[in-house]
Amino acid sequence: TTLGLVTTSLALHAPSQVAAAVKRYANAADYQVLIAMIDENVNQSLQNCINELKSQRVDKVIINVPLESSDAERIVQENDDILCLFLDVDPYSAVFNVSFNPADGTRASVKYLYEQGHREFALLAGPEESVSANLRLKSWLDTLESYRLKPVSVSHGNWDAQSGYNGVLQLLREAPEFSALLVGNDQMALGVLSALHQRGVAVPGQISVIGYDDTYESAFFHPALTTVSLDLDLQGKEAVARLLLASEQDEQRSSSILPAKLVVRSSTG
Ligand code: IPT
Repeated sequence: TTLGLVTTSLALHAPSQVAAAVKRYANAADYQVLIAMIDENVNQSLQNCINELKSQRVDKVIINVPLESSDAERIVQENDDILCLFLDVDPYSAVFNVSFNPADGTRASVKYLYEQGHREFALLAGPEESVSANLRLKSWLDTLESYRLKPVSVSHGNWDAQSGYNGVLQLLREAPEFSALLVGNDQMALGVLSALHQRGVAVPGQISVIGYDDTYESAFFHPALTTVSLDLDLQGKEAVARLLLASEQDEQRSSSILPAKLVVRSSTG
């Protein structure tokens, strides 16, 4: 009657929305949710969090922490007394997971901007340690290459607004020749919009910006953010449903890949 959620920082909007969804759908199925939040040192802290949940007799755990496939597989092997379902791994990894397709929304973003006439792209990806940040970046690059384009610059932030703010100021200093900026998530895009506004750079007049996640707030950014929408509520719902089904029937460990869709608002043109 209790399931566990190990999550990356809930100061980040996407994981906090996933946690809310997990709790809602678990409660609806008469389960309580115990949440353990990891700190900076992911690999060490993850096992501590799992142990913490085990000590409370939790044996079904959703893990929303960015993990390389090999690390996720090791976690499964070293914790064979519990059932783990992962939310932030490569969708094609062998572990039980519910994750998002990293290629469809990224491809749609590049295609949309290309069709609007953009040829100079800058990429501001999420952190280098994040599997999903890297898969999104790879898909942007592959799609640009399919149009025979190379980005004018590639840089990384750490998912928060401050890093987007700093990142775009650095771009303006070092490689200002771009008309389109693809950003790894909405929070970094929020910082980007703020910095561009302060510098008097018109969005989308001079630079078009696309975010990623479509967390609730992005429709209220100024201008309203064009972004790649992840249905985080659905991810929470599917995770709970698949975890509970698998705990009843062992053969039912079926993973699922959810789509990501471009939502065009006012930050692009
Ligand atoms: C991913 C978000 O896209 C990103 O904004 C950030 O919050 C990150 O999570 C935190 O780890 S979504 C994840 C399920 C790939």
